[in-house]
Amino acid sequence: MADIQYRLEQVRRVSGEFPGPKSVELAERRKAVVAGGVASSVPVYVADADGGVIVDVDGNSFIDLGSGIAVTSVGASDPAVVGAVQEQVEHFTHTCFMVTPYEGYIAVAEELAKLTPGDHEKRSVLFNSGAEAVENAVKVARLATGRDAIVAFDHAYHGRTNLTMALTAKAMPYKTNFGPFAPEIYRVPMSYPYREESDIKGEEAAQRAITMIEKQIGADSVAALLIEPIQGEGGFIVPAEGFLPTLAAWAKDKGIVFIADEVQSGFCRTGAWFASQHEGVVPDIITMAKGIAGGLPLSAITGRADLLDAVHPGGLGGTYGGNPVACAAALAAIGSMREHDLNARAQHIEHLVKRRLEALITDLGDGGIVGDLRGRGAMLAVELVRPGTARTTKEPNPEATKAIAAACLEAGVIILTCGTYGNVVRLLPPLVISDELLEDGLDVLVGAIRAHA
Ligand code: PLZ
Repeated sequence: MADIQYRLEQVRRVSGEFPGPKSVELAERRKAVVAGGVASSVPVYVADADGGVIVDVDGNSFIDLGSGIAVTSVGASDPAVVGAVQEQVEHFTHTCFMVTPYEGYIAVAEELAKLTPGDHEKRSVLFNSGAEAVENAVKVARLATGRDAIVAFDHAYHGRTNLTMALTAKAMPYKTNFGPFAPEIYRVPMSYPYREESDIKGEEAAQRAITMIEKQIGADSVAALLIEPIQGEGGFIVPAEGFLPTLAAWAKDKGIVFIADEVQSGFCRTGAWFASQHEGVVPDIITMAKGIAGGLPLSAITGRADLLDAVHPGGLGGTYGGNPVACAAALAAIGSMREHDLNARAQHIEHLVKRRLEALITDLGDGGIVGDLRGRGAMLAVELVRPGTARTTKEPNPEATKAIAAACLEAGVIILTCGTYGNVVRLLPPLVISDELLEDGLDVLVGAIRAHA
């Protein structure tokens, strides 16, 4: 990008054999001390990262199309974030906002009140992780409504803590053998346009979920409806137009708190500050994390003042929530998003990627193994199916998905997969990636898809 200074050379440069010796050595040390339950999708260890590249300890330079799962939207070492962090750590690293408060926390809450959808009065609470934000949104909704039931959706991902595991749909690897799970969680069908049996409209898909809620739970028992406006881990599923607004309007009518989980889709990722805005949805509570602080751990809930202020003093908090260094980073990251107009940048990335992948789909004839291309802004994905089933049975093709991701990595492009069926290749580039580097990464991806089609 013309107005961004990169510290590292923005190139893809990998030697024939990686992991190199230093990464191999680290892998051995890791094996001896790090729990096997923590998996890494890439076998190299990082030495440096900047803009659109990650450089490993052996000097290989990879194109980053994952942003550490949608976190480093402003880059992994945005100078503004780095400067703000350095400045803050020289003063204090922690005091605990619940003991001796500080301005950074308030300033972040002021930004969140401005940036989140709706011009109603809002309040915010800061935490550390996305799961923690979701947990707290649920706490607030239950207390404020005096109801128990929480409705989540098919393909949802909300985290790995006990409550958020219960809210997450996929068993393996997230839930299997980790139960028992928190009670009073109900799951209803999502709008998943590519996999609908018929050409069902968004409003109809919403009504399908609403009917299930009314018949099986009873609207009066529901504290909250929790939904990712664009689903992340579940497969970058963009619901049909009308689905979200219909659900939000029904929830409002029934006194149900509408919680938008924008942990993955927030902060310019989809070409808007929040994905809810694409259809003019104003959530009662919104959960945020990932992109919010340029790589430092910070999460937040922002919502209607009457809901948040219903909680008794001391009812919400945590030792590290709204850590001053993370707050400084968030203020700087938000500043960079504004300064570089990263919403426009995400829209530009969408245009660029879709043009390449649409051409590929046409070329492969009836889609080949590409069943669906979807997403918004720089949150884009292709769903892969078995050859010739793209328009018919749509049989998931997790093997090709894995092979394509592996081929990309082999060529020096870090690409993530997702999806209930493990058959989705997703693109989450840092929004500051240069056009040249992104095009180079797309060349590799398109080549890999062709090779497996
Ligand atoms: N809500 C919508 O996407 C995190 C998790 C990857 P934490 N997604 C990446 C993994 O395998 O753990 C996520 C999300 C949505 C909540 C979360 C949870 O955020 O910061 O990982 O707790």
